[in-house]
Amino acid sequence: MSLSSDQFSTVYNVLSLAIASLMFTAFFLLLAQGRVAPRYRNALIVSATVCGIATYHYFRIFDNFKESYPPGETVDAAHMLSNIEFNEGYRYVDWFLTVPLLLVETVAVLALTQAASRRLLVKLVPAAALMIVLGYPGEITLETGPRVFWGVLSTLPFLYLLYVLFVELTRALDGKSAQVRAQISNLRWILLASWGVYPIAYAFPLIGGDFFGGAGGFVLRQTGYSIADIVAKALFGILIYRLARTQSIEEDPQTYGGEHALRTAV
Ligand code: RET
Repeated sequence: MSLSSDQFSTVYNVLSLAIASLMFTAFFLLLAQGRVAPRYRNALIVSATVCGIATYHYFRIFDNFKESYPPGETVDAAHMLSNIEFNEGYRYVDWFLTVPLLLVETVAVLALTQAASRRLLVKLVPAAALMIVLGYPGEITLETGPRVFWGVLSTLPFLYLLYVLFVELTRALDGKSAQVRAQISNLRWILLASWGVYPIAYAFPLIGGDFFGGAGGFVLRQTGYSIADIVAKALFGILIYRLARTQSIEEDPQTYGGEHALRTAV
């Protein structure tokens, strides 16, 4: 397979954007610790860890991409696949670590009782890990049969996760204010919208054709995964921060802000 210079630049730029957003969101979340009450700080630390782990993997993906598709002899020449394969393993190792942690940070920012948090996490964390492990064998093959087979298996824990997040978690929210509930609702929709991109991008090679298959499909899939990662980790981290901040102000306006801060909550 070869990439045109435009296709190469698209992937190059989107990987670069992912590094910048993830790295600086991690710094921001660590620097913003003092703006939220102690009980919410763990959520920010976990979110910063997620963005940090992803930054590391994007550096690896970036290097790997440049080596796999070295420039041709002339400026407009195609970037041919070299003898160094493009390794999707980095993404899957990244997700294997970060997807369970994203669920940990989501539960952490709700500051539920220890028992209620545990009840959710014992379901969410193994389901997340299973979803990623089952998806990997399907990702690295281009054959339709195994790609569909592993994709379907991986979708089962995915649906279970969504059920726990949208049904069981809702029951644990009694006693939260209307503003906090609204923000939690946003958080879950952003999660659904970004997580939904992954199985769709995974399915591109199955659709095939010029647009979804071959080099075009590769570019589209890398772009889809990278933008979804930015939303699911960096934007999501900022929303976690905002939720933590709103709750801190509600609970202790003296320390974390007055009437004005409560209205803006940033
Ligand atoms: C796979 C395989 C095909 C079926 C499904 C998948 C789901 C992947 C998801 C990944 C989420 C990743 C995140 C990364 C970090 O930010 C594995 C593509 C359902 C939901 C949130």
